Amino acid sequence: MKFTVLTIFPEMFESFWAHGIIRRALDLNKISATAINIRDYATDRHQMTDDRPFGGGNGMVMKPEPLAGAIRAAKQRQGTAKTVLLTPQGATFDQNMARDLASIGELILVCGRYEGVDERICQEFIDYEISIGDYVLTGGELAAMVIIEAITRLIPGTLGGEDSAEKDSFSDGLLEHAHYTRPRNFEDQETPAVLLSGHHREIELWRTESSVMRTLLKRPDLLRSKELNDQEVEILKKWYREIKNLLNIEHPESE
Ligand code: 4GX
Repeated sequence: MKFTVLTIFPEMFESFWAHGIIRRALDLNKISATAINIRDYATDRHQMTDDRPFGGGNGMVMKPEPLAGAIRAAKQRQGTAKTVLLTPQGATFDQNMARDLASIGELILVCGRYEGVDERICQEFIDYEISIGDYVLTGGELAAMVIIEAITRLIPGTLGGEDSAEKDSFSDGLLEHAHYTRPRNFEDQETPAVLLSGHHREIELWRTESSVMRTLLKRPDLLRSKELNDQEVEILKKWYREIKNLLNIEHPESE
């Protein structure tokens, strides 16, 4: 996977490249990553990357020439790459999009600042517009990092723990099960006994049940849009029966 980031703040990426999973993926040659300074492609003698909007109004707009120059330079380095603009107007990024982008192989991520970029850049140079969520950032840099990290951890061999990415939240449309580590009893809160039992089959069952019920309680929207398998349906029915019994015993009038 190849990432080229276009930004007026390339230094923001130095510590990002140097730590954790990104560092590991770079060391293992699973990814290549470069931040190009858009300002290096400025065409005026003051190296300006922004200018006042035609039609007036507050704020500044990213000038088209430096962006066009930087994108052309990036495309020259990687001919088949797709170009992504990070913008609140884009399609919302999620785990499925991370998988799709991972399969593209080469991405040029364009980080806008100010009020946005000149519309003619969006029209002529951008393949996809992506938002990481409905909130306002001051630049696309953090959004680009989010996307790079989500894609990189999908590449086999980057996580360390063999197939962990596939077991993670969202990979099967459910949230992760609850986790416990030492000490067994923490401030009077016990670890569920089954996890200490050594019965792998029962532990797997407990984890599936934990995933299903946490998803129901915390993110019912995920459950609604998921195709449930037989085991998941059985878990929900079991809890449904259990809650129904509770209500019948303690509040018979609720029938
Ligand atoms: N998910 N921002 C980009 C400037 C801008 C505006 C329009 C291009 C077009 C954001 C987000 C985000 C703020 C980054 C505005 N650039 N990016 N910036 N949410 O809020 O991705």
